[in-house]
Amino acid sequence: MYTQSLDTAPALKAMPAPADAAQAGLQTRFDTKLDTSQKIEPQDWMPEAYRKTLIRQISQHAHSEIIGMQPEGNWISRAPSLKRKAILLAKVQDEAGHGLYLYSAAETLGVSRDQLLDGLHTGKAKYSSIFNYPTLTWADVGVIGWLVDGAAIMNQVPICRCSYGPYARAMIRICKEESFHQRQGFESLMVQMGGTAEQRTMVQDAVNRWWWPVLAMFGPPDANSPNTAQGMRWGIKRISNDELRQKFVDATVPQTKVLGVTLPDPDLKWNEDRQCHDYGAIDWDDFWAVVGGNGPCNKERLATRVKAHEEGQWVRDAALAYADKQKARALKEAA
Ligand code: BYC
Repeated sequence: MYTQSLDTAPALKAMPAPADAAQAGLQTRFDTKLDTSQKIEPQDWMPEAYRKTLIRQISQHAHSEIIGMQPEGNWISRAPSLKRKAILLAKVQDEAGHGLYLYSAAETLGVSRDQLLDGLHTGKAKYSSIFNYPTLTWADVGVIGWLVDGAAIMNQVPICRCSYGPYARAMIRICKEESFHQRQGFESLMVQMGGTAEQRTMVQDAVNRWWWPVLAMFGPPDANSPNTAQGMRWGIKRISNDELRQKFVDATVPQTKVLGVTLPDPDLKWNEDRQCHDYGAIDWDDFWAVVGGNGPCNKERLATRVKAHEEGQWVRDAALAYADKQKARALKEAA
């Protein structure tokens, strides 16, 4: 269901040709690579706008992984069993790992880790809207795995074929891990749905609260998405926001039947002509308020991250001091 067969091949078009002939040659080589599905690598020439777009997207993606540790992280100490605690710990650690691969991929574009982190900590850089909603009960942790990671896989599998090599390669491992995250969420919810009436109510309540923010997570409608057209021409983005959202709805509806939950959308129904589901209107005002910093948890998420960074200064200092010591020892031994 969540596979690379979702991928499509949009027509790739060149940027306007650069002024001088040498640059034009570089542009032609870049275009040829895109047209023949070869990867662009860090040492290759690339248009400045392509580089900036990648830095924007990859860094926002990295920030989302790092901020995304918080909503679930605050349930580690309250997980209902040792097994669930071990699974949740592993999942949250995976998200940290994803953030680190992605920061490394962004660094290959000539931006430093400090610059990237500064963008997050000062609120200049975006991260996914979805992580600004609270996790009120244990069922929220299962729903995040099932729906948020499910949406993440839908969005991220096509990025495994992104034109920029380091990003595409990082995404392969990330998607494998996200797939485990999605399944553990679904399995946790299955167990809760087999429990008491109170547990079933708790799961349904969590589904009701997360469904609409998850649909909005795919980004604005294509008609209001300023970056999609160029992102697709460059082979960074392979499938549009609306197409991915539709695929996600169609994949999720049968899963609700297995789980025994309903989706909070009276307009959700199968459309025989379109061979997919119709669904109700998304509240885009709410989405833009959250993206603009005014969601239920934006301030708390950012403050927690900045505090963790400041409190981790001694770890970075110690690691640098140790690296310097190792280097000095190696030089002494070589002398
Ligand atoms: N939240 O023209 P558009 C995860 C912004 S990690 C906030 O469509 P684009 C997980 C967008 O940035 C999930 N902002 O943009 C982690 C743009 O603003 P700027 C993160 C959003 O780039 C831990 C403006 O709206 N996934 O799942 O073509 C635990 C116009 O949008 C959002 C990624 O980052 C949003 N939801 O498409 C569990 C994947 N949506 O930058 C799970 C990689 C849009 O021009 N990123 N905006 O100021 C992408 O695929 C694309 O960047 C997006 C947006 C689909 C997100």
